Amino acid sequence: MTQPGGFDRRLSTQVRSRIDSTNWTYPARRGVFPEVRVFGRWWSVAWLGVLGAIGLLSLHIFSVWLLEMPGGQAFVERYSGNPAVPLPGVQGFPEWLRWQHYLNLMFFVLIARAGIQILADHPRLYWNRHCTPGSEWFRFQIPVPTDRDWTARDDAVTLPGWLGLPGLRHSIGLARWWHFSIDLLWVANGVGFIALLFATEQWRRLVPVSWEVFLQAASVALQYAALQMPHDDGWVRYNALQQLAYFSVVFVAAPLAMLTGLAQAPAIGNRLRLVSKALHRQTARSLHFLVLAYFLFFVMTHVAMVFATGFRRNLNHIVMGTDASDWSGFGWGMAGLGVIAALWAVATPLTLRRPDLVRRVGQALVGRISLLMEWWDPKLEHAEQEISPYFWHNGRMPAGPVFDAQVQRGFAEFRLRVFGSVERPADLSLAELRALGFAEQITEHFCIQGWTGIAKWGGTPMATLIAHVAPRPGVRWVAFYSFGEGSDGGRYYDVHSLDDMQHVHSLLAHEMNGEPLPVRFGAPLRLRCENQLGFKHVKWIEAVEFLEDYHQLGLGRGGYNEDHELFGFHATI
Ligand SMILES: Nc1nc2c(c(=O)[nH]1)N[C@H]1C(S)=C(S)[C@@H](COP(=O)(O)O)O[C@H]1N2
Ligand SMILES: [Mo]
Repeated sequence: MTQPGGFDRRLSTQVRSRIDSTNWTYPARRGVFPEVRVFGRWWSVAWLGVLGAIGLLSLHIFSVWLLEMPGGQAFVERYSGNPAVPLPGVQGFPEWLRWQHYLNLMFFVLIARAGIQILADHPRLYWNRHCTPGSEWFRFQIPVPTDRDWTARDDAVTLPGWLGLPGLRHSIGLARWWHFSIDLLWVANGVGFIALLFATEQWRRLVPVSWEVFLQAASVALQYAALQMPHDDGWVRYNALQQLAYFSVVFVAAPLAMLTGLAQAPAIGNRLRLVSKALHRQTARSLHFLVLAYFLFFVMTHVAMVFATGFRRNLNHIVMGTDASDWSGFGWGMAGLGVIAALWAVATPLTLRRPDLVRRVGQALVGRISLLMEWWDPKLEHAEQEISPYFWHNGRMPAGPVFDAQVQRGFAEFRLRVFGSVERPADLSLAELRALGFAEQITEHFCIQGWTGIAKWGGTPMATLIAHVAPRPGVRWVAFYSFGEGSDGGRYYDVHSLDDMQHVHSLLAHEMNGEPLPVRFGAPLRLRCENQLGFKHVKWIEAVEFLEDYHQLGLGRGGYNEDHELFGFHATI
């Protein structure tokens, strides 16, 4: 429908109520087996298995030898492996602890699967914030091709549906709803767990109170490695190695997972210099992944040890809360694992059958938190020498004779159309826009897929444009319409709050790194809005509309990716 101002929005209203792999916008494309770069060369992580096996075997031989030496014997006699302090009053496993232990596993499984899915959207990890191709230390994708246009979306890989949640290539919108919603439940469970540990005496099991724990743990490790199981009584207390392992999982790894997760948010990274300096998104993302690796390693060894050290009693402890040696703990434990396995099996099919349900539940759980983060004006700027040598790009270029002709003539005839609920609608050339006001900023870009890059942007501050057109009272939203289409057809667009557009760094950019904005990066105009993820920075802007309400646009969710890829509207995390 043509607007009073003569602008045809051409937004797609095509609803996809369910997804199957044949109608998903991004056809399947496999990555490669994970690789790690060490000494400038890429090694398959399969070598880790070989190395691990050799390491374990050597450790075993060494420990057997050491325990036969007089010194080794004396060490193990002196440090038997138990924490020094007796544990008065702590015995057995109360019901809350057993349930929280179980829920923790249930949540972890879903969080890990959705997390791996998010990783697969940019299947590379870096220690530098520029994400320069070739500088990654981990990848499960081929080197970035240089012989063709390769967008960040081209880089995403498909995962098997049983592993990734939901597995499809570039299904990060759905994966994020799972990851963040279950995170909330997991954090609530963990906070409750820690509170109850300290409200009772149970913390004494987990928290070492003497440095001797390291010597005691070394003794346990030695005995385990020599396959001489120490005499333990987990009903009364953990041995020192267990204590350290459980302590590290609860009090180190879990908080680190939270911290490195939050540090990846644009609203935080572009606001807090401390986070941006010490824990920028790529460090945070790499550490977040290493924490996952640690959790997985822990779960595997933990389960192996439960079985190696008397599984019937161990399972009675943690499932039934009894110190018996009958089969009930094993039976109920397997039933509990069966429930988790069933949840595992239905998570992907459910997500594909009811994508909008996943989005709505996620929105209800975490929507408010991402909205809260819009309070902050992201003011952080970087120095010239921090500008990234390579900047990833994304999005489908506008096609067609009208746009091509504009490019040919250097956008000399381009007019930005500003309309909607304003006192003074405008049609502005690039020169007129520039005359309204010009600002430059060196900021970091955060794509939802995981990569970042720093660039200098020059253009007209949105606040200046807003003052120029004078929105009517009641205007709360600003929509940006691209010349280009989205991946599924229909015009690419996105909506921002008027408040966000008043931030110092909300900019209609027509320069990048001191040069006219290249077409690939959004010429004639692209938006910068630094507390939001990259997909909200509309490129190739043709028109801007001021609105009281945006629900009449497209599918009513406030943007192309919100409508078609189930992304959240408040993209601050
Ligand atoms: N018109 C349009 N604008 C778009 C997109 C798109 O697909 N179409 N992709 C967005 C996404 S997902 C990102 S991360 C940034 C990428 O900006 P860059 O190509 O300059 O790095 O552009 C955003 N703007
Ligand atoms: Mo993006």
